[in-house]
Amino acid sequence: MNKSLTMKELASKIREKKSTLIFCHRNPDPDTLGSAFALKEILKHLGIAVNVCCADKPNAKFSFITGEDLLNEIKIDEYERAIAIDVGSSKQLGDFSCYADKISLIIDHHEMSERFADYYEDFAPASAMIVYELALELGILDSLGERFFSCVYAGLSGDTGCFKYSNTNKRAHLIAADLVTRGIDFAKINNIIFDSKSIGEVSAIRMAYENVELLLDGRLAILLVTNEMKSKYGITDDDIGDIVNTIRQIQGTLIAVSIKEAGSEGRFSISSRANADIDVSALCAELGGGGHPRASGATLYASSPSEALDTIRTLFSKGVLGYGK
Ligand SMILES: [Mn+2]
Repeated sequence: MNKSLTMKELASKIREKKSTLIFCHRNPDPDTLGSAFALKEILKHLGIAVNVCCADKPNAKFSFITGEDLLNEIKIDEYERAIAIDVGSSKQLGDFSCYADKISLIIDHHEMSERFADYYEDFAPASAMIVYELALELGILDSLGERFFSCVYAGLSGDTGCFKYSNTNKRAHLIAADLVTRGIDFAKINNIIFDSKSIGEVSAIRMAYENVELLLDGRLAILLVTNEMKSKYGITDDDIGDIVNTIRQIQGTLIAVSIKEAGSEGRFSISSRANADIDVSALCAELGGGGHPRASGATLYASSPSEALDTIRTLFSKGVLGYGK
């Protein structure tokens, strides 16, 4: 795969003394937040004024990454440049996608990336890993503090499912080992990301197991979450951010898909996961979405929840039925 920039070129762009606004992707996860705030530490170290912004509010438990420093309202003209991190397409900027043409640099690891600006990518397990490599390239790794290392770890652990997804590689473990030797509280970080659930998230898990639909002999698990269900179970969008990972745990599942009604205008947010070698990003691309081969998403417009469900049943059945053929 071609990179438009080498790591050296990326490093020299980063060194440019320009006040910077960093964009995260919508529905922010630990990788987009961790890599953005780790990059912020790098820029601060280089004496560059910097802020991080996101169109959506993160889950409150990620405040150990963001502190009070994540902007939700921005004045883009106050900055000399804008960088997007972990953002695979301009759509992924959510309500900030109107600023896409102001962004001059993208740092990302999504295979289906739209590359809407100068671009660095190496298909690393996490964008946070690229930011770590960037600090190495800049020769400043040892000058950075605990905050940088914790942010990198959060992103790396977040996107590798605590180092258990198939995207985890030797380099990810070696970097994690380095971060651990630098004294970060990795147990606390992993506990917050993976093992700490609000009552709402627990209700969401109950809702998921009560409502998951198993198709094709259990090889396809689909969960539709309507606005009505959210109020019935007393759950918020935050509580179901990660719900697709709950239904993918059912034995025999090859593909798990969640369909979440978003707002009231027939918009549905689709998240899919593959437990086998099935490229769900290609299926999501048919809906204009994308991501990684085993973890992808899309936005679907449908006139009703049942129409959305029909579309998703048909599309992802294709993936299951084509598997192994
Ligand atoms: Mn990522």
